[in-house]
Amino acid sequence: MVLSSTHTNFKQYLATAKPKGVAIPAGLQDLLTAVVNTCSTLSHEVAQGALIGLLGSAGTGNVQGEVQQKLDIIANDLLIDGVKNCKSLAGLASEEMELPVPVQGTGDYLLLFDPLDGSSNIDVNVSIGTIFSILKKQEPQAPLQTSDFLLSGRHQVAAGYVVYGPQTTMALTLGDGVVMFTLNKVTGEFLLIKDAVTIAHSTKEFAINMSNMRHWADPVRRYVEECLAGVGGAREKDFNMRWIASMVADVHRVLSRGGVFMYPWDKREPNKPGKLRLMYEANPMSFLVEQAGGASTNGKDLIMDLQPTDLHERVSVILGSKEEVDLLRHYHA
Ligand code: AHM
Ligand code: MG
Repeated sequence: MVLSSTHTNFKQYLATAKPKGVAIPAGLQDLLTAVVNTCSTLSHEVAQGALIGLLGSAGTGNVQGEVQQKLDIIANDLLIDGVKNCKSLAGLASEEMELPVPVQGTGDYLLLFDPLDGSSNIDVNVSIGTIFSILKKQEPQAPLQTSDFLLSGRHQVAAGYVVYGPQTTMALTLGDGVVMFTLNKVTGEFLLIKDAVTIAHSTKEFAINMSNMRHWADPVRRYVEECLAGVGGAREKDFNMRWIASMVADVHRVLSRGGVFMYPWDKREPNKPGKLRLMYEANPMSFLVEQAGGASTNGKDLIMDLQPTDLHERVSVILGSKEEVDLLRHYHA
């Protein structure tokens, strides 16, 4: 077995990368290092599963009223412990907790995360992941308030995910393209495997939970029906479908080989804009996708432009290859 000692490791990357021509601030390097080290630990825990009693429900609910798995709670606690002593961090917010947690109180950065995305896949040994987003606190000296987090996706200074699959792989953007690292499980280091990740504009692959078809709005139904019609239909090509039910794994596929991912509004809960969370899932994934040359919308607006009004707000999500996202926006117009 050849271990990739020639790859740039994450520490070297942080020390040498110059997104938009500027070195990464030391405080941001510290915070990213803390997040990434925690994900390395989490990858190890996830891989142990039943061997250390980590599978199954915790018997509790989160702020969204969803049943929590044991690993949801473990991941949340690990991430808080892993970053709480980081001096550049002012506070954090998690999909699993109702309120933000102040940390140092006077740091520059705010961290948001979905500690373990794709919870329904934990017990069946299918890829899951951690999604994170970093914002710059507008008034570093002022006491932390929930409203500090309510910034549009355009304010993100970094975002990424770590997918715990056959390999543990991270995608990261600092606002100047997307890079990917894979964890060397022997040394515990994340090693650079791809820079300048790009999403092809054109694709023949879509991802959506088809079991909800009868509940969708007309534009999404029309789009999917046209994909299903194949070469004889309006799109004049045969489409393939994939649905992993872990956003992090579905988006990883889109970043790796193109495609369009959708979790749209549906009429079962007409007053809810969608299932996925703007701050913990949609914004960081939209930042990555835009930085890789793709696009991301709620059907009408670009997700990155949405002004959040609630930490836990939900949003309809359509993201990936630009041609498909543009077509879906056109159908919604
Ligand atoms: P989670 O954060 O509680 O795991 O929920 C989000 C997940 C996404 O990862 C995925 O795209 C979606 O829920 C799957 O939903 P469904 O089971 O309706 O297909
Ligand atoms: Mg999630």
